Amino acid sequence: MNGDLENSTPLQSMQRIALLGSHLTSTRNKPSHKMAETKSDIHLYTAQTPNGIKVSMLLEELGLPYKVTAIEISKNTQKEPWFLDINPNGRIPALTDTLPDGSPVRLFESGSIMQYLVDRYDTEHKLSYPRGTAEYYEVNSWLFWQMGGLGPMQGQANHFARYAPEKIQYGIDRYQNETRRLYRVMDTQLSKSTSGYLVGDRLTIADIACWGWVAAGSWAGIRMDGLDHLNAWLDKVLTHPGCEKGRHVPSRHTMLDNRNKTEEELDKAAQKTRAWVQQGMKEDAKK
Ligand SMILES: N[C@@H](CCC(=O)N[C@@H](CS)C(=O)NCC(=O)O)C(=O)O
Repeated sequence: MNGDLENSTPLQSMQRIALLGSHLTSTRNKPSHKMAETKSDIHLYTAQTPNGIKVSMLLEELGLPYKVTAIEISKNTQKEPWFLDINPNGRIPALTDTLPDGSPVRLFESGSIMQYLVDRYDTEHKLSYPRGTAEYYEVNSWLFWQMGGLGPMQGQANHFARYAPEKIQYGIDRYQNETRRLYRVMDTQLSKSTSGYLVGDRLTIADIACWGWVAAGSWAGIRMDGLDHLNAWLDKVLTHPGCEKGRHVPSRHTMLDNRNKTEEELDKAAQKTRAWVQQGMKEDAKK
């Protein structure tokens, strides 16, 4: 990857972000009048998850240099004050950069980060369409569909199928069936596409946003049979070298391997995360 895994301590990061915080306050009302430029100072804070790899896949596809700090979500690094200064919601991914006028910018929510990166750096529209075109708005629709539907529904399927302390069949069925419905929506869209991508003639941030989730379908217990266009698309996205490389940031992507595992093996693999999820829920409930 272009991105070097940073060994910065939370203290160093805290100092950097404290500076960012004060600068954000002082420059908040000063718009930049300069045109987008390619010089970047990108720092990605991420973990090996479907939302995290969206950003590294995009950064690699765009060929942008970036620094990476791996966030250990099982140790709750994302809840530390220095990180909350970058993402007040305490979740990965998050990203910082310097705007053309020299002011720092922080980004959180993977969809917002992706929009920022193509707005600013994809000036040749390799992975996006010019603002104002029908394709631009279609990409936006699929991006919002992923952020508001596919991600949250599959996240809940993960929760009930893997992390809940007891098997509540109603919750498992509700979220697995809804996620499978969303997969069918994607499969139908792809069946009508001559390019094999969600929008128009090229890979876009809509495809990249969805990829990590669909690749993790088996983990959520979603049946992948009968979704021929979707399964072909899963492979097609990986023919892009940046996507293939970026999915392994900050560590190896293993979700596709789950397709060959039994339910017992998947359940065993979830044990450690289940304990962390349960602990986090107990602590949040006390606050
Ligand atoms: N809508 C957010 C979701 C971010 C999110 O839920 N991230 C998860 C990993 S995929 C996380 O940081 N979890 C840690 C926690 O819940 O404390 C986005 O797309 O960026």
